[in-house]
Amino acid sequence: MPDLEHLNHHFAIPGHIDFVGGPGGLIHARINNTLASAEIALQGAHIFNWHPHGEAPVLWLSEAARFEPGEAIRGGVPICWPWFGLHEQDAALPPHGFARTVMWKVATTEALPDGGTRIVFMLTQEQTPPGFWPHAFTLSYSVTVGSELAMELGTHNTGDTPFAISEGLHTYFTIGDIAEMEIRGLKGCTYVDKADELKRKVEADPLIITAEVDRVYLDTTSACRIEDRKLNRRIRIAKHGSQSTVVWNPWSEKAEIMGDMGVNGYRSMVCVETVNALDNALTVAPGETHMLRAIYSVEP
Ligand code: TA6
Repeated sequence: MPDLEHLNHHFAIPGHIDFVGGPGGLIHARINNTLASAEIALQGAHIFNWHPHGEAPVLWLSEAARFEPGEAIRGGVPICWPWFGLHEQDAALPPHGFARTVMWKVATTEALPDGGTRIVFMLTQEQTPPGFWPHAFTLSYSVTVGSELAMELGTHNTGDTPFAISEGLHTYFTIGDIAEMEIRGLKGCTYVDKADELKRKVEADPLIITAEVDRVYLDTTSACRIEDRKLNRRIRIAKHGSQSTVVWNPWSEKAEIMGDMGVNGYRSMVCVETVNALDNALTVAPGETHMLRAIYSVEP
C-alpha cells in the first residue's frame, strides 16, 4: 500500500491536489481547484466524485458503495480492462477485468494554466494478479479535472505479440429521476440487447428508461447527451477512440439483487459508458498504443 507521506511529498500541489486515507482505508487523491472538486481512489484509479463548482455532483456514487480492497466501487468511473463484461473463455474471472480492483501508481500531477488539475496513473504487468493476463503492457490513465472532466486511457503493447482487448469507462451519472430524463445521440444505432436474449435491434431515439436497460450500441462514435428535466441540465458525453456505447440501468429487481445500489438508487443513476466491446473489440500490435478518451461537460 503506498505511503501517504510519500505521495503528498512527491505529488501534492497546494490549491489543487493532495492524498488522504478514505472509507475502507482506501487512499484517494482529493482534488479541489477553482473550477471543480473530485476524488479518485488509487485502487482502480477510480474517480468516484466530480463536482464542478456551482453544479450538482455529476457522477453518481451509491450510498451503499463498498470501499474495500479488491472490491469494485459502485459508482463513479470504473475502468473495465482488458475485457468488458464477462471474460469470453473463463466466466470465473472477474467481470470487467482486473484494472478496476488493483492498486495503480501515481505517475505525475500538474496544475494547469486554466485552473484545472491533471493527474496521471500507471498500471503495468508487475501489478497484475498472476494468471489473469499473460501479455506485456503498460496502461496509462490521464484525468483532467476542471469545468469538464476528461479521461484518457492508453493501452501500450510492450511485448512482441499482438493482444486483443475490450474495454470501457463504465460511468455512473447522477440524474434527478429516471422517469424525467432521456438520452439522445444513439438514433439509428444497432445495439445488442443484453436484457432481451442478446437480440440485435435499432435505436429509435430518444432513449427513455422504464425498465431494466442493458444495451451495447455498436459502431457509434457519436457524443451522447443525458437530458435531465428534474435537475434542469444536460450532461454531454463526448468520446474518441471508442466504437461502442453502453447504456445500463438495472432497474428495481436487479438493483435489489446487487445489494450495493442503495434504497431506490437505480432511480437516480444511469450508466452511459464509453466502450470498445463485442464486434468493436480491438487488437493492439506490438509497440502500438490505443487511446480511449471521454470528456464530460454540463450544459444548462
Ligand atoms: O455495463 C453494463 C454491465 O455490463 C451490466 O451487464 C452489469 O453487469 C453492469 O455492467 C455492472 O457490472 P458490475 O460487475 O460492476 O456489477
